[in-house]
Amino acid sequence: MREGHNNVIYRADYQEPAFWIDTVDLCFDLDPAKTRVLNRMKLRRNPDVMPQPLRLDGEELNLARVLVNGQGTSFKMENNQLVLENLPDGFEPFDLEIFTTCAPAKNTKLSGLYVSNDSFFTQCEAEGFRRITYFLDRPDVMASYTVLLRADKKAYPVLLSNGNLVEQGDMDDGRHFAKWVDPFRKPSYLFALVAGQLVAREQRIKSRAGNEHLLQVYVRPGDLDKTEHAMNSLMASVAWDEARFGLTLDLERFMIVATSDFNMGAMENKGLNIFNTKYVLASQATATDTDFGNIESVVGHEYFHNWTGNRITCRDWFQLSLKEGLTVFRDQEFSMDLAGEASARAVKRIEDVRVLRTAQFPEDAGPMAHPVRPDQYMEINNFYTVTVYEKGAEVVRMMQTLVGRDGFASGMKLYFERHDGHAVTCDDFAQAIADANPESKLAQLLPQFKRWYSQAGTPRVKAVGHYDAASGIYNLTLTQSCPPTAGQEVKEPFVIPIGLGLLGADGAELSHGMHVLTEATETLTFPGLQAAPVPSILRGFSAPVILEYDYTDAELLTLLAHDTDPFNRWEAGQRLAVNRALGYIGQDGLAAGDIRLDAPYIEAMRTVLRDPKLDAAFKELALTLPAETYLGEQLDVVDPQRIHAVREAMREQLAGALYDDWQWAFETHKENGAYTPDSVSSGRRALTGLALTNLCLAARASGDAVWPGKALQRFKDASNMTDRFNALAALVTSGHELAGQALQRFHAMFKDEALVLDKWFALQAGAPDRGGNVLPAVKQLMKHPDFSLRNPNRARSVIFSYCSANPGGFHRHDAAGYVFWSERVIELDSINPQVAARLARALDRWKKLAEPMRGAAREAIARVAAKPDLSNDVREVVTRALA
Ligand code: 0A1
Ligand code: ZN
Repeated sequence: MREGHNNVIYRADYQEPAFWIDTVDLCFDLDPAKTRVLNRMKLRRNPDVMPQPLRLDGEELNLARVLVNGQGTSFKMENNQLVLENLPDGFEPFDLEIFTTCAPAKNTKLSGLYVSNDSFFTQCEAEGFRRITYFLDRPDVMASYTVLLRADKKAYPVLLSNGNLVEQGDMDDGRHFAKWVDPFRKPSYLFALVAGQLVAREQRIKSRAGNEHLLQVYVRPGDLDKTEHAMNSLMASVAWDEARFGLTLDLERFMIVATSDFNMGAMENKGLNIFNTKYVLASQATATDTDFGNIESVVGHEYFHNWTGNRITCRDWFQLSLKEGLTVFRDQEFSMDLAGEASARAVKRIEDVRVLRTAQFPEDAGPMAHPVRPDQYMEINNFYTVTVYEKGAEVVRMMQTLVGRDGFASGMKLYFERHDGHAVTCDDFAQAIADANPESKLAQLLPQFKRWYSQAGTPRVKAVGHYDAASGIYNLTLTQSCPPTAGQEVKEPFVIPIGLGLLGADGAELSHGMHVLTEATETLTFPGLQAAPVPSILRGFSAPVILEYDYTDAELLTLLAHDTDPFNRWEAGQRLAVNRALGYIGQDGLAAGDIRLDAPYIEAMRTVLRDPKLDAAFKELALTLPAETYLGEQLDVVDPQRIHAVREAMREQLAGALYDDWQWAFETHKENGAYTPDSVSSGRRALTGLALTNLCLAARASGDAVWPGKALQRFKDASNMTDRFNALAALVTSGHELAGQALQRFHAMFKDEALVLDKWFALQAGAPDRGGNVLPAVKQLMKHPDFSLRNPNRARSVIFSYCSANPGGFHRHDAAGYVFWSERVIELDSINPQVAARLARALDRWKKLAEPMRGAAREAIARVAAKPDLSNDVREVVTRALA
């Protein structure tokens, strides 16, 4: 792909590579200061492309030797590419040998080959392989890899790479070697190696098909007792993919390795997944229920990539959602299937939608808005986004909705029949699902449906109901629109599946179905109704859209009490809260202390909390107020401090008004027997935690010390991290003076547990702001001996928890939060541009801010942009923000 103006790369410029690489034979002499890499490849010209020089990507490499068919050759360097012009004519394969060195110990970007805790790891997606050797570092070049690793045996007893171990042995100088052969062709981004002092939990399994496999989870020696859940999740993943999609494990050996220095969550390298420790290590003493759930879904996600991503990969990086949207969809379905009953599935769905609406909707409305399949980028690492992942998963989910669950499974089968072993596009995927279901709405509407891939922005669906008493006819008019986004002024209508139900005023369901909206406006007619129904629209959140309907409180109360669709039941409660919050925020002169929640709302919340038929997990979601960022998205001009104050005031009122009920909820859910992270008992713990926080908040208002005392006791006595952390959070959130000693004790208890310390830092940096107290606390935390900017998890736990997850504390009227942000972005950029660019996005929505924040934010972004030697990563984010 050609680089255009300003380093921008365009999807429309895609061309096949001028050469193919058939085999790669790599030999590593691993040394932290200077690792030597001998790369011997077999290449041939691509007959479908005009003859041109070979341009190999390389970054921060020291080149020692280049041989073509064993002979020295001329070459030149042109902006990070090694260019070879004098290559054999014709289409016969030729040998290319390249010898380079690199410095893994100095690699703070954590892309390519790097050192963490004295072990070697690699991260090659998206473009890290070029930091290991010169290569055609693009996903459509798929080769067979043989890898020989050599290293000091004492320091690096374990030597791993992709595929099968075919040979190992000692060398005479205290070093040893291991040779790995990957039986599958793969793109370079799936290459991996690991070397270090690691130990493995092992499990032998037999697939349904009768094949034997060895599963391994590698960690540092002290962490072996925290690998059981990851291994169980891996076994469940293998079984699930066989049962649901008929996809079996294609390798004799499947390895997961954990590292504490990692830019993202985990990486699906063929047969050798590398994980952030956060998504591997768990014990009841150190991990919360949320951690256990995340491990299950990330282990599943990476495992599922083995088919969706590795066996069939992306033609180019614009197709990233081909593997990511589909694999997120698969991991969501996996977690839902494991959760069990319909109500537990609904809880998972609500949690997923919450992520989409609080993170993806803002992205889609901000300066980084892009289609699920982007058209251009400066730095591909900036496009591992909630749009590509989560919205991409919603697009796949809509396909399943349109063809049915069985139809979708047939579509997947056809997709693998057609494309196994190839690098393909989002179009190829959609075509396969449609072709396997020729009678479906998807097949009939495919070109229009694919607008979900090409048009950015969150569509809005406005619904207006009209009931005519004389005829008994109810008309529901649905109108769709989509706001303009950069480069896309006018949007064409989408295909929007809309789950629908009609309820009588008594809550009885009168009808239900799925309507597929394709026109800009359509009117649905429901005859034979005795009275105006209450519409339940977009059930199950059947499409990633914003639904606008002027619900009355009475309608919402009916839905909250009676809807058969649990998602819309929850949604009704959220709408009641949003309407109230927006009302208070908009009332000029209304002080937070004057906010009085109305009795019907409070009673409705009480009814949900006390309902014997509802799950604790659902109650916890329903009784939690909408997030501050979600409220902010409903407004044109945002004062985050005002939103924070209003939401806090509402929270305190709910705490006080339902005091007896919270007490009841706490007492009846607090005992759960032996710890297991299943959905029922984790739901009970979540509700207990919410109850405790509310009881401490209410106590704060009344000055009563009983509940803070109980929280401290529970914190001390807890037998698992979920209960312990929830108790600690209750004290910190309510700002009680006991929080200080609890925090100290917590740190002393877990000073050797890095992932627990991350929680300790994050809790303080994300605490509700009281009079501007969080920023000084954050600055203090950065001076703590356990703080490090180089470790991404730790940097995120302090800096991101403040800048991206604490709007009330961050958006200060004195701009000190933004000054802090700009300093950290610049500081991080020289260490790790990927992490810096993520932080840079904390001010994405600056244009919506009220003054004086808006001007101050713009200035802070401009300050970052003015720095001359910024990475491409940060440059792209700040340039788009200022555009
Ligand atoms: N493909 C991985 C995510 C990932 C992406 C980029 C990385 O480094 C820049 C690392 C991991 C996944 O979806 O899990
Ligand atoms: Zn992924």
